[in-house]
Amino acid sequence: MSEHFDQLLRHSPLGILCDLDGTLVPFAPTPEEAVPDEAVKSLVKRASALRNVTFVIVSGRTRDFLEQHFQGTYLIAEHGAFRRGDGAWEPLRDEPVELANLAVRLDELLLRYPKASVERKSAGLVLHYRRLSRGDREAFVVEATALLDKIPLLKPNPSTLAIDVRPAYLQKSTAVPWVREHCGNGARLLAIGDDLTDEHMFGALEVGDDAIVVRHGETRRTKARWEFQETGQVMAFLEELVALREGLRTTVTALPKAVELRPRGRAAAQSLLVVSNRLPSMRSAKDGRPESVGGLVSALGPALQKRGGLWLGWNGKTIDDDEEPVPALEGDFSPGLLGLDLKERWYRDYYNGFCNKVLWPLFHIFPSRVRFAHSGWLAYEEVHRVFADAAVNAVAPDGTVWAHDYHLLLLARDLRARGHTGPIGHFLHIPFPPPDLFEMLPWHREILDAMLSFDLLGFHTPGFMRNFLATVGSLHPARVSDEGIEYQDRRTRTGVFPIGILPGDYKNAEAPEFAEEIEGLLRILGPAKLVLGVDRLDYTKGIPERLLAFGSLLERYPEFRTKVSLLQISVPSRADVTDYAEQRSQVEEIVGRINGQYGEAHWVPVRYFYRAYEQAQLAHLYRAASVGYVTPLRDGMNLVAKEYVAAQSEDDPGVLLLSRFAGAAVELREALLTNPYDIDGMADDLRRALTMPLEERRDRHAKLLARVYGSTAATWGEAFLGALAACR
Ligand code: ADQ
Repeated sequence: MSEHFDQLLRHSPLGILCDLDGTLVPFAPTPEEAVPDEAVKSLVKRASALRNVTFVIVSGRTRDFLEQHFQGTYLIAEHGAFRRGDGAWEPLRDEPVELANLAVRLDELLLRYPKASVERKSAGLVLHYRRLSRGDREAFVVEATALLDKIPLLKPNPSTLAIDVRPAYLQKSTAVPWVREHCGNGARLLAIGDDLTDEHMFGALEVGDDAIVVRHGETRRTKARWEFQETGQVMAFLEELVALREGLRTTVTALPKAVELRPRGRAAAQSLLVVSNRLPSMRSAKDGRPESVGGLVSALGPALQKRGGLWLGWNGKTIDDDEEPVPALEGDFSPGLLGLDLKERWYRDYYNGFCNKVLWPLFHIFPSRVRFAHSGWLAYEEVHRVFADAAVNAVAPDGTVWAHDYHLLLLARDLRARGHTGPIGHFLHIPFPPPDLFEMLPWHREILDAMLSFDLLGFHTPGFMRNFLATVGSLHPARVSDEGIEYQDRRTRTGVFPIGILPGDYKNAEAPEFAEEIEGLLRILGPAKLVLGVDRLDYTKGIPERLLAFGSLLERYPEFRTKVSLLQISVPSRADVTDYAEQRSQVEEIVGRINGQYGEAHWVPVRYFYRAYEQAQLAHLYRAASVGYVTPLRDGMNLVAKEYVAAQSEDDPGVLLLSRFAGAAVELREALLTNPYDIDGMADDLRRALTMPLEERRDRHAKLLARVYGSTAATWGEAFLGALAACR
């Protein structure tokens, strides 16, 4: 046995704080199925009887559950809300936690996600979503978090496929001083646990104490110094420990391994680093293909895969404001993903604040939706410094860095300040606004200065690039010429790189496991022609206008009633920003109005789904739709337009009805272009699409398909990286 553990395990008094689920008891699909077996119970009983050892189960479970399985053991229930030593249960605080006003809204949520379940406790609740399909999980978390955030007393924490909801003060860290007090003077503590709630317990330990994390294959950052992979190893270790203290053995061999520090060496060797606000969620390393909702992922995957680069971004988790984020490799993916936590303050002020309430609406020309806050700008700068620190540690000093989107406009400035000498490029996935709008930004000069630290700035369309050059020309002293933009001793080039898709994924998408649901949906829709809208639920996508135009079609051209149905699929997005929540209610209200006004016993004019679908399911729907109804008020590119084209049958293709304000309209000139601000005009265009003769449809589609194949996600990545290399 290592000297370290020899001393710790023989120490008296010794306190052992042990989590239950995922630590002693393996995970099961539902909490009811995860119960301690006889082996666990008997081990806990023996551990509780040891002299000079205080063995405590520290769990999120209820008092009743723990009591039912463990008698004569010290117990901590509901993450510290109740504790029981030798006497009766004591509450941590006397005040009750008010959950009543949540119940109805939770019931509504569970009706829509019947495979999710809620576990109610006296001091909070747990939403379990392990049994949802992968496609539904993200949407569920977005919706549930939005719902729970409205109750300031409660704090949701999406941990291992369950969302723990409880008052912010209820953390397992409260167990640590209680156990230390029970142990008496000179105690050393050993804490064992597997999830983020246990990290609070680890964080409250003192010098001389120790912690073991149970990984379950994950590689997230931990405060523990030691690790096991699974519950069986914890059991073996505790069995030996108990036998050692009982005098039945002289050594413990089933010891944990030391947690490896962040593999800096591997990251530092990278010659290409992609940086985006959000890391993608990925499938297993075996097929290595990205799986996520959002255009960026499908576009970047191929370029990175080819070069074996690393991708740095937010891992989707938040930490308390007093904690510091430490970059850590996420999972075992190719390309490697280097994840960063965001402090809650950054999530609020940087992500939802400056990014989503300032840059997003301003760049999409919705100035009335912009909400300036100076705290947002400060957070924007601060997060850039954090990303820059992580980036310089992850890439060779002369390596290539490719930053993405409006979340990272300052990155090159901060990388240069840290001595990075390699090429740094930026691609903007959304429009760039005209100068008079950009000037509304109180920090326009700082942002332009910082953008001119990039070697290459890429845009989707010539129009966005012209807006940028005009903005520099009117608001900045830099010199704009054919050679690029010169400022101080630097030159920045600009270029147009229209992003594409991987068309083969939509052409031949076959996934029998998902087909049944879509076929069922199409059966319900019946023989009516299908008009299809697919978007993130975002006010830039023009969903209310699209619905109103459909209503106008039914009103002014009654011959279409019962002959055509609109299916609108919206994936939940930024649901915790007010404008997005309002957009959702507005869309639901218009759908209800149209259906109430025109619906008949056997025909529902509009079907609306607020959820994500698998890519293969979308391809199936695209193919079934007579019209791809893609009508954003403004959009950087819009990949749905290209996906719709790729999925059509060449013999009998549908018609792409496309907003002239989508970046895609520049390339996809043979689509039927429409103006989404003109509702009746759009209804007329929809009518034209629905009645277009087969020959014209084929002719337009063939040309569109050639364009979609001519400029794909892969050629886009290569073109940008090639141009970036050529800058030097
Ligand atoms: P987005 O605004 O996210 O991207 P878009 O280009 O249309 O918009 O990409 C959306 C992606 O999400 C598509 O691949 C689509 O299939 C998928 N999706 C949408 N709804 C879905 C649903 N219900 N279920 C599953 N998948 C769904 C930003 C810019 C765009 C730009 C891209 C890429 O706003 O203008 O085209 O980046 O640069």
